Amino acid sequence: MEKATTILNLTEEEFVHPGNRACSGCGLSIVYRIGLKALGKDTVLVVPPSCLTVLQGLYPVASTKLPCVNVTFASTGAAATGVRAAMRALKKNNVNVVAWAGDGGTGDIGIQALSGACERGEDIIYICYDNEAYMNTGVQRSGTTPQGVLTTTTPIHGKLQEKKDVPSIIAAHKIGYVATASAAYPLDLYDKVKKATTISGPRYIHVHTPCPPGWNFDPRYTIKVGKLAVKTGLFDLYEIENGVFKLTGASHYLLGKTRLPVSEYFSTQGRFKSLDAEIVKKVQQQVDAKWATY
Ligand SMILES: Cc1ncc(C[n+]2csc(CCOP(=O)(O)OP(=O)(O)O)c2C)c(N)n1
Ligand code: SF4
Ligand SMILES: [Mg+2]
Repeated sequence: MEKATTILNLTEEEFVHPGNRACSGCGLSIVYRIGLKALGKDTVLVVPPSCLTVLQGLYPVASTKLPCVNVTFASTGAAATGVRAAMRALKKNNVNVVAWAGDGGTGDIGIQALSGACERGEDIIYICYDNEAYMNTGVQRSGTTPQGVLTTTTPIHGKLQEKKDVPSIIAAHKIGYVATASAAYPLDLYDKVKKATTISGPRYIHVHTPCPPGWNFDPRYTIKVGKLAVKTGLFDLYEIENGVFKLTGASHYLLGKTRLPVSEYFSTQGRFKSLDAEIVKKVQQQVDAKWATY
């Protein structure tokens, strides 16, 4: 078994300059900083429109020390495929080609190019940070917005449909590595990104990423909110390696223990304030049923 990274042996090398355009308390800032530490300097990023492009800065200012190709929304998986081909032609096979996109850019608009890249077995890492809406353009609902959430396009009763399970869709492509992670558990995220760099072929990591303005909570509670999603069993940390599923970190720890009620998570965020009791009950039942299978 690999040794887990701790705060004592986490690399001090940084690839994000201090100070960037993300909101205070942004979960993506944590995910990006930690993810780049794990990827290291031999990395090319491929990024579609999203809060990440804002965080990275507008030319001639940049917050990232690594090369990045900004691409169209729908093309991320295809563009990463092209960058890998270019690296191969240049005989730079040690370079990590990393597509890094939001949940809207991944599960909705970019899913065909991502699916194609997975099916072809392209040698790329794809990281999706899931802040559960189209945040950059003002909090519109996406496929991965949970049911009942208030957004600017679901302003009164909240989103009617349930959250799309994107990591399961990608896992159905039978690629070698699929993992989930959370901004609230950065060392678990670090180890998963690091592991992804040691595997070839398509690798996919889906990261639950709290967003204070979009989820309507005080920026000081980003970690608390992220941890509650895991401790209630709503968002699970896991890996699927060569088809074998295993819970990791804080989710593995929950096995056989009493989870917090999902209502505790919902009560921390204004986006859930119109959630009716029936939906809360249904979600609790769904979470209990899922955990009964673990
Ligand atoms: C084809 C196209 N449609 C719409 C937009 C406008 N747009 C830019 S960023 C964005 C939201 C992206 O949402 P997501 O991928 O979830 O990332 P987030 O902003 O939440 O970080 C949208 C709709 C665009 N740039 N291109
Ligand atoms: S809107 Fe949310 S995801 Fe975007 S920069 Fe602000 S906190 Fe981060
Ligand atoms: Mg988003």
